[in-house]
Amino acid sequence: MNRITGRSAFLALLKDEGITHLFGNPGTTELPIMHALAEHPDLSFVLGLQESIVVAIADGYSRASGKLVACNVHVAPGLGNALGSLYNAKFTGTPMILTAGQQEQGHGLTEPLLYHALVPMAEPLVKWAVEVTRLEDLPRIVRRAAKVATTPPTGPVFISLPGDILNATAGIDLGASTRVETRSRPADEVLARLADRILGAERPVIVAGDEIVKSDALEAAAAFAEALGAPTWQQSAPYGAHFLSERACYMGSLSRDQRHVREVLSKFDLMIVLGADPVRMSVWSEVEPLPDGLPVVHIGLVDWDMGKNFAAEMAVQADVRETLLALTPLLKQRGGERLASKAKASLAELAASNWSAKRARLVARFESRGATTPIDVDWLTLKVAEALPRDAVVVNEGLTSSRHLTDLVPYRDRYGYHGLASGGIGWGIAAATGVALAQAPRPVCCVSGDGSAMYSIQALWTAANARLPVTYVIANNGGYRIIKQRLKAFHGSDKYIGMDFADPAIDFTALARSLGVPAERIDDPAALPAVLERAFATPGPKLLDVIVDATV
Ligand SMILES: Cc1ncc(C[n+]2csc(CCOP(=O)(O)OP(=O)(O)O)c2C)c(N)n1
Ligand SMILES: [Mg+2]
Repeated sequence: MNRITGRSAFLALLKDEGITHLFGNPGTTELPIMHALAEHPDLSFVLGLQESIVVAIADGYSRASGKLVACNVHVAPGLGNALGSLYNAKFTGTPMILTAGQQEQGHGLTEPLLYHALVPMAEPLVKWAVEVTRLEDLPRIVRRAAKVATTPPTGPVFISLPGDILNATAGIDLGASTRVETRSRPADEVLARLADRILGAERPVIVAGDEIVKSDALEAAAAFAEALGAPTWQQSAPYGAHFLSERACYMGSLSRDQRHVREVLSKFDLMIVLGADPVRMSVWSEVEPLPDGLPVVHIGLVDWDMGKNFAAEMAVQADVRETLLALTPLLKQRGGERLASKAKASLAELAASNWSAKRARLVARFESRGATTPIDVDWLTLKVAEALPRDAVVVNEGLTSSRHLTDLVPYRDRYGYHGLASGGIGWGIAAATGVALAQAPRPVCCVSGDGSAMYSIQALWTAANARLPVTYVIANNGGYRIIKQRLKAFHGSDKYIGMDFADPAIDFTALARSLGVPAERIDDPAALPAVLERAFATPGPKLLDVIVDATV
């Protein structure tokens, strides 16, 4: 058997698991890996200038490709920096192998600089966390990690790599990869019961979520909804392209206002959940988002979400796309002419209130706001929507400035839209880099709040280094507007202490240029449309610092 170092075996294993990019930030404990990279020129190392950025870039790459990703961070402090982004990746079920170099076994016991046990740090946020203690175990561990991360419910895993393991040499068998095939459909009897239950409802509503993207079910979900004539809402955490916006059934995303969601859903007698945590909320309310007694049918692979907060009358653990491909013909067959004419009438009725109708009304409303200074945020969103090339991918962490972005820009393909998911900000600027790498050569537009941008601004350097076609639109209102709005709404106070960063004002154009990204400041609305057109048509990254209305 060929003798191999642990460090080279690790990279060979990653490559054999389909990894093409290693996102990382190195320190001394990662030097073995950095050393071995020279032996693996077909693995691209992507440098992120802080560990939270490394993990967010990797997360963006996976969300925009559906692929397993690998990222490597620096021992205990670096893993600590990464945890906010790891939380985001857990939330979205991103298949990710996160690794960190660790002090040599035994040396760690003496408590040298940088040492802390890593597994307990990562453990709460990953599906599996382990430290390698024998080189011979490395293949088994990496193979298992890749399998665990990619098996639905997918998610991040963590491996701690002590220096003595990486630097040891042994004759080891690298083994082979395992992928668990989960494109399963329910048993015939279950499909028949599903069809009967759904046909038994007078007014079904569909809530579509993340598994639509993961199982590639956009077309299948639209066909299913149309066969029923059922209005379809996106899950209340609308972080991906979870339904084809321009299809007649699409109504937009549910809000995270419990009272409003309850009102929307109260018109229906069955909620059909397609691969979603349908009504995940944000701030507390005494009102439950689900109307009392609304029956639920839930289809998907993420069984954790089934009956999690509200009982599901039928919970079917199966692939969304495969299930719908079998279920829709069955519904049509069993529903016959009655279903077909009911669906047709319902679709015609939805035309007045669906996403497209709402979009037309919003366009008419926002169009007139082009003369205000500072720039109106909804008008900015409209101009971005109008200037976007058709194949552009959108990354959204614009908070109050981009509240209407997904009302104006349609979801057309499963990797075309990526939004803030967990609420942990600082993801967008970095994730856009990974998204652009995954979707090259598609242009990427990242809309970010100024506050959010400052958590990961140095990710611009990675975009410049890789010459990625990302246009960063910074909605600059000089503060944390959403926090101010909430202080006012929830506490009745307008004393916004610690929510402004206008003194001194942050010069985003200077920041961007210092990181190798050309930039422009726009405060005149008249200049905006041409600047956007030009930015989207120019290769490489660029940043537009747009001064927007800060009214709370
Ligand atoms: C990691 C993290 N830190 C802090 C917060 C709290 N927080 C939520 S929104 C926000 C302000 C966002 O400001 P900005 O991006 O400028 O958007 P704006 O509200 O001005 O539209 C803050 C600080 C958070 N959600 N996540
Ligand atoms: Mg702001």
